[in-house]
Amino acid sequence: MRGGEVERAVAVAVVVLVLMVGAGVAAATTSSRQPPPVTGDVLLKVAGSLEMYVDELPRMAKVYGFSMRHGHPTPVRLTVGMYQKKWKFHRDLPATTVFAFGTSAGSATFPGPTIEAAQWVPLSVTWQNHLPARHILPWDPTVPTAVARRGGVPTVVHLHGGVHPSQFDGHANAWFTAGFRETGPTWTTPTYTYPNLQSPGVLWYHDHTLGLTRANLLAGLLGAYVIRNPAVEKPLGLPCGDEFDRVLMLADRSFYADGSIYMNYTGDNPNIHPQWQPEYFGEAITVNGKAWPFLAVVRRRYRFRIINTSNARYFNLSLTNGLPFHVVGSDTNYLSKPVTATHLLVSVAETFDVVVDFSESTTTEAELVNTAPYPYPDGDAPNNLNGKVMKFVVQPAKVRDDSMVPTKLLDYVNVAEEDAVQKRYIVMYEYDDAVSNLPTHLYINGKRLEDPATETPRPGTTEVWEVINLTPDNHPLHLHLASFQAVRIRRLVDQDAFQTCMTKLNDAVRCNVSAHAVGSPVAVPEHERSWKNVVKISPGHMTTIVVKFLMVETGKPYPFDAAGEPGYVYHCHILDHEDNAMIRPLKLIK
Ligand SMILES: *[C@@H]1O[C@H](CO)[C@@H](O)[C@H](O)[C@H]1NC(C)=O
Ligand SMILES: *[C@@H]1O[C@H](CO)[C@@H](O)[C@H](O)[C@H]1NC(C)=O
Ligand SMILES: *[C@@H]1O[C@H](CO)[C@@H](O)[C@H](O)[C@H]1NC(C)=O
Ligand SMILES: *[C@@H]1O[C@H](CO)[C@@H](O)[C@H](O)[C@H]1NC(C)=O
Ligand SMILES: [Cu+2]
Repeated sequence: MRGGEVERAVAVAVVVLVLMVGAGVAAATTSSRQPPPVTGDVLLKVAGSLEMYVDELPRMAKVYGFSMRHGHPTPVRLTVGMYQKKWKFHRDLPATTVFAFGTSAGSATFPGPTIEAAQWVPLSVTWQNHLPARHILPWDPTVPTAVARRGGVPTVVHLHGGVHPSQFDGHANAWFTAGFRETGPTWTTPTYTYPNLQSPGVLWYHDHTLGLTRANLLAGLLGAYVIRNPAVEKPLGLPCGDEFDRVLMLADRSFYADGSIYMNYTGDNPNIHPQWQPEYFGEAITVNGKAWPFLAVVRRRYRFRIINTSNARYFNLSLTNGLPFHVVGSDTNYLSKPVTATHLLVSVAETFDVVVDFSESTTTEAELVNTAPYPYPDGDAPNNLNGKVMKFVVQPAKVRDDSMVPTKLLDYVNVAEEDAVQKRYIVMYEYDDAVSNLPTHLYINGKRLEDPATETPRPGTTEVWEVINLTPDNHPLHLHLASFQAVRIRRLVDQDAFQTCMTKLNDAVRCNVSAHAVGSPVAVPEHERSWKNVVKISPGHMTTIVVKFLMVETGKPYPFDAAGEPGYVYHCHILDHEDNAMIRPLKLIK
């Protein structure tokens, strides 16, 4: 899968666009059974015509998942809806039609409001779908997809990083349309209860509907969720408060000149999949719903909780004035001690919780830039559009700063690989069309979500998963419920022979994996040696991960029945891959 298409589209935008008018209309009838959103002005907005750093970084509204009574947080119930509305991504871009989360149509935003939860205080959320009959973006019925027979946009909400019973997990088939008029086969309840018993940290909520996740997220169905516990976190002394503790939700998007979101109506391999493309890359980088925003900062420490919510883009982030990131957490959990890094490689859905100290800035401006090739790692280098993220404007005066980066953060259970009761091989395959050589679909272990569960761990146990990537791309592996970490990465030697055997037998042991996974070891970066819920899996390597099906804060079993229906899933978090069909059941059994 090559990123070249994107670059060429920019270089010859006019030519491509002329073709697109016709192709779009023709494909739309077969692919999403509806016309493209734009009929008049279909000029792809080549993002270069938008001036950078003119919009201020928005602070998303906060919705509190608890109320204070006699000094203690107590439970509340929330209703959060999904609405179609207009959103301004840039001062000079007409308002864009999006799908947005909010407690009302008027207050809905892209991304949605940040839900503030308190550790130990359960939160019940009724997720409501107020979306219209038709999707604003194309989708493809030839990949396994939720289809609402009576119209409407199927949606279901997953809290990424959440540790909760599977009935509240937002199973891909637990979707529902507006007014719960129609529901998917595993739908049971309109209200999800999140126990919030896990470590304080940053999570995010987003759509997870079978086959529609890429389009629903692209349309805007995503938002942050922060669990806090002042008793545990205050002593750490990290920057806090609305001003100095900020969520940055990164998302890449392309736009038409009329402001609407651009998504290609024509598949890479339209004879097989009329619309599906292996990776969506947008030319404009948005942060908290603004393209290339700026933030005025004072000379002190800030905490940024960076969440990559792009469909397929990895970010290799750095600051142009050389200021380092003090990484304090990743994927909802704290590190045991801070790690200083000048570059952060953030995969899709991965989060990094960092502190930047602007008092050390030798410049008055610092751009946050991105150097990750797309697709990662062997695609094109970023250009001067998607290579820029946002700008910090550093105020001259020094200010008082009582915050710090402590030497010690929080401890969780040890990796303890020797505790593993089960070893599993998880193999990532890409299938290409023999004629065009273009990808047609991706599977894990040669299977789809619909095939019976093969990963059936027992609650309370530890397992070792040997994850083998036989595709040319890096894939961010995401497990629901469980926390895991990479402990070893080995290059596969004689990969062609191994691949040929695997294509035939689909059995790592019989294909002598132990004789192939012996190449040069690759170190797991220090700031990724923590309990994570997304791990980047390099092509041509075997990554050994230790997976804990228990509370990594305490080592104790889940305080709820994790073996209930409908079960969880694990998948690649490149949304275009997840939809076709790099997703498998994860069914805990007693
Ligand atoms: C849309 O995808 C088709 C098929 O891959 C490609 O030919 C076309 O150039 C793409 N359009 C744009 C604007 O990238
Ligand atoms: C990130 O970019 C820096 C500078 O361009 C480079 O040295 C580093 O190797 C990159 N990291 C990854 C993981 O690609
Ligand atoms: C962030 O980067 C990865 C690459 O792993 C990409 O596939 C992913 O979809 C991005 N978006 C999110 C939401 O993480
Ligand atoms: C695996 O290794 C054994 C012993 O070296 C060999 O006999 C066998 O042919 C190998 N199997 C495959 C599928 O390569
Ligand atoms: Cu993938």
